[in-house]
Amino acid sequence: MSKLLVTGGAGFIGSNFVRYLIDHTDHTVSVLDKLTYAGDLTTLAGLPAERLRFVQGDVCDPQLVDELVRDHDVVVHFAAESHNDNSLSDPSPFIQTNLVGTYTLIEAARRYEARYHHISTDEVYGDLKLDDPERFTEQTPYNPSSPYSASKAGSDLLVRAWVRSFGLQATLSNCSNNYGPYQHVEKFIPRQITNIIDGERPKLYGNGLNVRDWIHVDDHSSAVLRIIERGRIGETYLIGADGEKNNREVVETILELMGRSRDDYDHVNDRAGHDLRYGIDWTRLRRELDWQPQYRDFASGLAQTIDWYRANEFWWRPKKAATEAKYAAVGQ
Ligand code: NAD
Ligand code: TDX
Repeated sequence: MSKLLVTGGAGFIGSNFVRYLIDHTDHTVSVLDKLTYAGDLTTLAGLPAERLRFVQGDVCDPQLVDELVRDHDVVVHFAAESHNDNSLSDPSPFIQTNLVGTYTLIEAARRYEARYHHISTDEVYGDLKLDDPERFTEQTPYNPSSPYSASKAGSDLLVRAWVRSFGLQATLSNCSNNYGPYQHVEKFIPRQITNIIDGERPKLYGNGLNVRDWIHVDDHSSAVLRIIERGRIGETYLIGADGEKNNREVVETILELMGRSRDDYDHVNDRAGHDLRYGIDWTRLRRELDWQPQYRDFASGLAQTIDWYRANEFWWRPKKAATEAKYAAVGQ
């Protein structure tokens, strides 16, 4: 049994990972989370207090990070500013949290020889052409487009340098677009589901032909746990589930599942520098670590997610009006 420190554990993927750990392992978990606009303590409600400790704080705070890392065997670093659109309107918290926060954690992890796992994104690789037969692999050169993805790319490179220069006991993973419960309503899928619940039309950026490679958040969690348990130190693993869909197809599926006409959506202003397509080749994870995703059918994963947003309005409702006001101000 190990003691894990999970940063960003009150956010979307971090909280789902904490739940997954409690359900599938004997580990005890401490969450370090600043509770920014994206963090919400109710997300961790109902988890057993004897297995979970919550600390409100900043990953950029060296003293707090030092005290916590000293007391844990494994650090899993999810905390980040995570939304591309926000990074276009104000990049500064992305530079601070994603770069300085990662630096602060890896310095502490090296000091106490803690095992460190770094959570990252496929966006570090830039984008693919729609008709490109290749997908991203662990060898694809970094080519990030937005302030968000550039800050994540920089954080990955810090971790790789700490492995090589200081022997940091780290692994990295770069995952495709996640969906599932507890995702903030600023993100594409929850925004459209909650718009429809509110009687509003979904909003597609530009022509809607941009492709994202969707994975259920529980599959991300199981892959991360597998990498922590069996991954080779210093290595990067891409996590995906063959879920490529263009945004128009996703909106049409949500509309259909929610009993609305498939063409009942609006086109709105495109995102500046909008990446065209992401696609993940996760062969290494399958071959080396014998991992497989469990959610193979996107429509049924989406249907479960829609049910969750219908049943948990108390969780997303307080975030909805402010989020939509921000989008309205930029014609999105
Ligand atoms: P999120 O925005 O839902 O959650 C981020 C969490 O980090 C929040 O709880 C927030 O309060 C916390 N946080 C932010 N700044 C902090 C700071 N300075 N100190 C401590 N806590 C802080 O994000 P998410 O979608 O769950 O993403 C989690 C991680 O997964 C990120 O590293 C992101 O880059 C990566 N990722 C996300 C996706 C996706 O599809 N959402 C895909 C691949 C990788
Ligand atoms: O209202 C919308 N309409 C729309 O067409 C929103 C919010 C988004 N979009 C488009 C933009 C993207 O092509 O949908 C796609 C998905 O958008 P986001 O949910 O903002 O995700 P994306 O920018 O692809 O990044 C996500 O996946 C990779 C996460 O937010 C990142 O944290 C992760 O690294």
